Amino acid sequence: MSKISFFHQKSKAGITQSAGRIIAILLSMLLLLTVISCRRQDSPGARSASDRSLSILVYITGVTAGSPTYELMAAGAEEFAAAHRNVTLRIYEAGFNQAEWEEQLMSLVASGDYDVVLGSNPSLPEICENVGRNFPDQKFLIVDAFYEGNPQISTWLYNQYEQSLFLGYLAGLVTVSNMPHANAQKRIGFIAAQEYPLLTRHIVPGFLDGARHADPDIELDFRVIGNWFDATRAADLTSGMINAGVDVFTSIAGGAAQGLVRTINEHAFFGRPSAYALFFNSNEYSQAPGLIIGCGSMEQKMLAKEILADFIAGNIPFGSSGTVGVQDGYLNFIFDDPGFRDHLPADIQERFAVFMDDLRAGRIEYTVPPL
Ligand code: RBF
Repeated sequence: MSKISFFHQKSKAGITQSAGRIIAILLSMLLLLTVISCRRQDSPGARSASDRSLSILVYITGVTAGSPTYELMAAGAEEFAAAHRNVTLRIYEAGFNQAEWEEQLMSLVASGDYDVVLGSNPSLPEICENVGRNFPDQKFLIVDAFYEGNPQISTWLYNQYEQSLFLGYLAGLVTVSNMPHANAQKRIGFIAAQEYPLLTRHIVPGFLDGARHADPDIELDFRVIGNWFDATRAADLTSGMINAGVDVFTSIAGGAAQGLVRTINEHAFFGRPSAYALFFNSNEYSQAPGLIIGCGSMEQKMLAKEILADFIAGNIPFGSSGTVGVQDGYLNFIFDDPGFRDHLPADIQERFAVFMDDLRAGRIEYTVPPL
């Protein structure tokens, strides 16, 4: 017997009853579908990463070229956008006039074009808080910063005390060594573009603390350029500091650090007393082979991609701040480079490797000051 004839045999009342039941089932299915689709629009995490559209503004507080933190963040965002359909990206350089950063961000956010703003700078959260007050739906993801309590802002801080500590330790080993450009003075140098809390409370004290793990009598010569682009001023400071007995430098100076590199290269080339240099955050060995003898690294590109993936999945803990550092692999030292391997005496390489192992294993004692 066919199904059709089976229905034909049913009583009129039976047909009405089952039709009613079918309609009820269909209606409740429709209701369920409506609820599910509404839910999906509410939560970005409910859609798969590939079908959700996302518009990202990468806000560069300065100029990208020459600043590793910005270059790596922009590269991470670009890779993320390339790997996801429906993700659009704008990279905006706000330039060096810090007085204009808030106004520029305000007009970009006012366009309503961006689901999220990604930036990397310790001074950005306050600017975002001011901008966000006018645009309560705007979300901000800021790395290289610490800020809590604002539901529109999430931040990730690098524990730069740690990178300063290990670079400082290496500087200490070099200044007390017999290396060709090392002199008798126990004097190391730090050239900064400008002073800000993360620098004066974590980076500079960490560098000196690290050096004094090598020799407690080491002194620090600290000087400030006044901006992030004046390589000529950085070059002048470098010459003056070499004359004052500095034989190992580090710097936090963005593009202006080119002046330091140029000066140590020139001094060595013309047979004058020169100095060694250590770099934060990126591989700069090839800029001055034999003189740049240590470089740290930061997983800023990876962090940027992870944060964007978390945002698209709805997993960002807004209002809070995370910290990353040596132990979780976000800060590291670049051992595997001829600039390190071929130019530092074996005993220094060994002592430094032991220090890094100890730091990773939590065997080095240090206190990170409050920001
Ligand atoms: N770092 C750079 O490499 N380039 C810059 O142009 C730059 N500008 C900054 C501006 C301000 C107001 C502040 C507070 C920091 C800036 N930094 C810059 C420092 C950067 O955020 C980071 O702290 C250091 O690079 C150390 O990782």
